Amino acid sequence: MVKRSAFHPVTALLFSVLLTATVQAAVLPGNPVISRRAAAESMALLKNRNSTLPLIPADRVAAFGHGAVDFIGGGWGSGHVKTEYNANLNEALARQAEAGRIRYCPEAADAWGGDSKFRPDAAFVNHIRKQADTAVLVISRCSGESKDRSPGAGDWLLTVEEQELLQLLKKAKFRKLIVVLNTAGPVSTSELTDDAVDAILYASLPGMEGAHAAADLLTGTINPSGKLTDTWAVAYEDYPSSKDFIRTADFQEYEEDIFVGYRYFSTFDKEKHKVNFPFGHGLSYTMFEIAAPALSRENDTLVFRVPVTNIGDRSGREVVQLYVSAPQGKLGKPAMELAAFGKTRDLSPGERQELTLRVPLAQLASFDDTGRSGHEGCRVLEAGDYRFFPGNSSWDAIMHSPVLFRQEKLQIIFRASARLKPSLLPRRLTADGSREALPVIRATAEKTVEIPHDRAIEIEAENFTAAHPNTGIEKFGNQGRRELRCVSRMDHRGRFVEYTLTVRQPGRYAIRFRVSNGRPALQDIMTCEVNGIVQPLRLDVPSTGNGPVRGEWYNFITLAPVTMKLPRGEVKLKLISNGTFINLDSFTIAPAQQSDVLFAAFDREHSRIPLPGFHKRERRFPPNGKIVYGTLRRYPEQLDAFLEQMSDDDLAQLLGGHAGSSHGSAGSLGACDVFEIPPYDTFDGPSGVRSFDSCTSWPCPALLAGSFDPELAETIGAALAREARLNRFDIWLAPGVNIHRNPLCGRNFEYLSEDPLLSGQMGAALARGAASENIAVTVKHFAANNREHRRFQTDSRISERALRDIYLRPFEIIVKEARPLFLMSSYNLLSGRKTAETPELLTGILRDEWKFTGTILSDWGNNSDHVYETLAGNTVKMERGNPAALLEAMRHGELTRGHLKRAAGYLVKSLLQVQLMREKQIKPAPDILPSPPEAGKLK
Ligand code: BMA
Repeated sequence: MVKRSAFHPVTALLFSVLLTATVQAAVLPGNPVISRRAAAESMALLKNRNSTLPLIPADRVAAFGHGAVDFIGGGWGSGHVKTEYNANLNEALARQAEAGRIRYCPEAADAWGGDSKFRPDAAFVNHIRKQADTAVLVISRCSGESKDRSPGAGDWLLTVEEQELLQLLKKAKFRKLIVVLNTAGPVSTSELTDDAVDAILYASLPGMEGAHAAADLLTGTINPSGKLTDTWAVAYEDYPSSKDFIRTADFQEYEEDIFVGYRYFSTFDKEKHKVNFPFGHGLSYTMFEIAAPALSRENDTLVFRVPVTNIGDRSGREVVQLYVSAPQGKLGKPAMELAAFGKTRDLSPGERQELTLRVPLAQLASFDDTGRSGHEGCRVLEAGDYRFFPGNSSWDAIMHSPVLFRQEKLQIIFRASARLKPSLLPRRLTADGSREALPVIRATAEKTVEIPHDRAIEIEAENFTAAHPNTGIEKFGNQGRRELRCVSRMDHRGRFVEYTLTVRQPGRYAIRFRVSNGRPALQDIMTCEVNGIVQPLRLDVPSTGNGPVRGEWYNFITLAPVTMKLPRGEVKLKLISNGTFINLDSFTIAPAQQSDVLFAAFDREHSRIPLPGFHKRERRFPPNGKIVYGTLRRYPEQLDAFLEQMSDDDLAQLLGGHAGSSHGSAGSLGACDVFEIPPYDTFDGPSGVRSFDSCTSWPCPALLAGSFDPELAETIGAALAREARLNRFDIWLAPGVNIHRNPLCGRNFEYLSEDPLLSGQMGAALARGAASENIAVTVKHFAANNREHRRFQTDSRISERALRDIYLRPFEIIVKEARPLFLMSSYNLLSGRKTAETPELLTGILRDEWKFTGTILSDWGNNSDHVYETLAGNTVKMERGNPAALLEAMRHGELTRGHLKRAAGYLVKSLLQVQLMREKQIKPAPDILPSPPEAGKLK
């Protein structure tokens, strides 16, 4: 927990005056100062040839590049925070000059201030060179929701203009050439590794005060102690996921499996040819000696005591990272995995601190998804030697001699009750570099269908023998115990399904397609081929309107028959989308000359099952009067009676969210007048309170994680929460803890790292901090939301081991350690299924295995179905629900009142907690962090 120092009485007084006098103020006084300090604690100094940095008072500095005047504080989308100002480096360096730490020549940067497209020539650079001997080149890149970054110029690569400027600066022979990377994540650094570039500071997207933080580091006012949370490869193509990240397919095969980030490079790039800056890297202006740890064991936890000494001549902080190299066993392991980390306090030269790092044995286990260890579906700790390496980066650690822990025999740590095997991932990478074939379970027919000559036969659309890889299959209901499924996602020209038929009697056959189309009428929806020959027919589909149960996409109608000639023997019938496909449930084939009679008989036999009647429950008030929401605070045991008195309609309404309110909320929950449940506002922004008012913007989470300092993250969570409270919000839609699988994912800046332990522990700290100041958190996006391109369609195909050991891990850590009240599912599909509709994920893993008792929200406006979300265990559909669909589903027996009550129960319990949090006083801001030597541009 955060150690809170007592408030200075003056601070407390000032705070209470501010609170009462300016309760509308959006920015909590003091927060920008904490934001600045947090950014400085997190930025990583990547390179520092010949101790170029810190700058000294004699250095005559000039800043170049558009980024110097338009420094980017944060990303766009729901991660964007409105701020009153965003400090820029030009201004920040000028401040440092005023304080006498450098001399500064603003003329260079000012040129970009006047013209953002300014393109300097040699004459301009040489002119500046006469006044300055130190050049700071700023390279800025933004990023945001719904769009991925690009591997090309202007994003991963430098633009032509930037290259030109870099060359001019190199040629002008400044005494010091420093590059500041103000980027949303890793970029190519291959043009920056030569000796002409003396130093590189990774400033990331550091919030409104970040430019001041960068300047604090450049001048050594603060000694850098941040580390990289991702691997910075030499070329984008060196990342194993680059093979399928940038492509138009609506799926991604996570073939690299558990070898994500440094797990891949440490295993397969031992010569270090493919990495410029490794995971965990970050320099300091002093030196530390990390001595061999002493290992002891406390029950099922290994305890490492690591002595760290500052052997340099400046005070500073160091991050100790403890990596484990596990025995290969039967399952195979990456060469290195982060097992624990800790950060020293500010150590004076010569000072020593012993850090205690704890590694629960369970954390070292791997999930056996195929039974190689003999324990399929279990997390197992394999026997053998576990070697632990302490160090200050993933590269440095391997140079230290390891501490050994021997596990005598295999131990089963946990047995899964839910399974989430991929059905469409054909192979995965193993530790020896080979590919292991995985069982691909395709929902296709293996056999050909025999076409009778004397009766009609119905072929379920999903029983194809071949299909375009992006073709989908969706469940849309049950008929008795049989699942009703249809072919979907045929809305692109060229997507197809193919059926193999055996025709004994050649001739003309009539075919009737059963389709749905919720949009306006469509013409010529598909091309039909018989053994590769296009059939001369045209299929038009009227609008089929909204269905009784599942809305527009599942209200199937049977089209008028079309005929085609089928030859004898094996026949391939291929249905190819003309780009406007609809959902296809089934089709029926009958010999053309008898088709009317055969279809009529077929329809009688196969008429759909009658739907059960609908009995709307009377609203039953308990004999002693109505129980309102407020009553539950004193009598929580009345929850069941409270829910029981609600009508089906009340329950269905409660399970949908409400649109955002005037002050900038992202949407609200609750708001049921009859039972006096007030609305509770959610708000966005992992980097600050996203409101209509200006608020404090913080270092983006990917940067903050670089502090490797959970205590700092807790401080930020708390400071942000106090500001949220001031702005009358309740539920924070953060932290997001998806893994950085590929550096170009547009939302990586909102997430934390390529490493699950760091993501989980820093995410848990943010969550604890927010909760300590009475703001509820929402962990998101569950799960595997690792690409923004076509984010509603993209299917993450992941082995169950990689899913559980890498992608779900941060969520598991946060759910178990920080007990968040809310969790949000994702837009993407997971192994062909919509996450919000997957019971194994929401109920099996999250609720049953991890014991999550909070509220599960679907992501805003996703394309999942409210009925299926509820069946899967989702609690509230955001931003709005579909109560009518829930009620219809009850009428048809698909959902029960029990389903609605269960979800409402989870919601009401969470909201009661939020209510208690709401009633707590906003605490004055404690003096947690020392102020930097001079405050930023505080208003
Ligand atoms: C969606 C997602 C969520 C966000 C929500 C509410 O688009 O991006 O991360 O919390 O909107 O704004």
